[in-house]
Order: sequence, then structure tokens, then C-alpha cells
Amino acid sequence: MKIGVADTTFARVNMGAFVVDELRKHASVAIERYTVPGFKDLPVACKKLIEERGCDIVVALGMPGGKDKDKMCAHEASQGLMLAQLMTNRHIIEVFVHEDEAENDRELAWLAERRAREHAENAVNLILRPQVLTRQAGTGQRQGFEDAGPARQ
Ligand code: RDL
Ligand code: RDL
Repeated sequence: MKIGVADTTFARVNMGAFVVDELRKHASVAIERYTVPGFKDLPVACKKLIEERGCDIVVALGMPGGKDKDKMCAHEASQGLMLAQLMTNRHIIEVFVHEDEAENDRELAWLAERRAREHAENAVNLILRPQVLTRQAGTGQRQGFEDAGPARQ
């Protein structure tokens, strides 16, 4: 199995490095990394990782800035990632950490690392052990901040 890691130079945290570190815990997984300037460049990077570099799944990491323009662009980038999934019939795990989700740089770095690592685990589970995700169905999982948990205890 080969997992693609697509990330950006725009992001203020090296989320790709955390995903690679997390994936290295799984000896059977090969890794392809592809870094682009910004999140709007991610969809084609992911499509190329799948079609030209043979990735079974891709983790796409981006950091939308705090301005309205950035949020609009994030929506567009997200639609591009959705389209790339439908065109290739492969999952692309979108890991976007909005700059304004965090109160300060320290929290931003913490959140980005945690969300990146948790979604790396999701990617491995999706392709290698999907039953793990089914066991977590309806449990209110979140990536980064605390899980919401199930509505009925
Ligand atoms: O194709 C070159 C750029 O247009 C592309 O890299 C964009 O994703 C860059 N970019 C913006 O132009 C913007 O207004 C980004 C953001 N906002 C943003 O919030 N986060 C990004 N890129 O990763
Ligand atoms: O591809 C990985 C994730 O991007 C994807 O699973 C998203 O659907 C996760 N997600 C969000 O990123 C978000 O901002 C979800 C929500 N909100 C949400 O409200 N409900 C979800 N997922 O099921």
C-alpha cells in the first residue's frame, strides 16, 4: 500500500512531516510526498499522486488563513479535492486547519500536529483495516480538539 502526502508551503505548521512520522509506524506502508504552494494546488497534486505515482489514498493538508477570501478559497479547494476523489475513485483525506481555529500560534501548532496525526491514522485504517472505523461508528470522533462523543451514553 502506498499513501500520498500532499501539503503546502502556505501552511504555518509542517503538517506533512507529522503525517510522514505517523505513517512510518506502519512498516508496510510506502509514502509519496508532494508539496505545493497553496491549498488550491492540492487537488491536482493529489490526482497526480494517485494516477502517476500509484497512491492508494492521499492525505491532503492545508491551512486556510483567517480572511474571508481565504475561507472562500478553502471552500473551492475542498470542492476540487472532492472532484479529484470522484475522478480517481480514491479517498483523499482533507486535513484543513483554519488559522482562526486557534487562539494563538502555540495552539495552532498543537492543533495542526494533532489533527494531522489523527487523520494519518484514519488514512491507514481506511485502506488497511476498515473494520476499526466501523467499530468507531457513531462515537463522535473529531480530529484535533476533543472528541464530541456519542449522544447516548
Ligand atoms: O495557485 C497559486 C495560488 O493561487 C494557490 O497556491 C492558493 O492556494 C494560495 N492561497 C490564496 O491565494 C489565498 O487567498 C492560499 C490561501 N489564500 C490560503 O488561505 N491558504 C492556502 N493558499 O493554502
Ligand atoms: O477528509 C477528512 C475530513 O476532512 C472529512 O472527514 C470531513 O468531513 C471532517 N469534517 C470537518 O472537517 C468539519 O469541519 C466534518 C465536519 N466538520 C462535520 O461537521 N461533520 C463531519 N465531518 O462528519
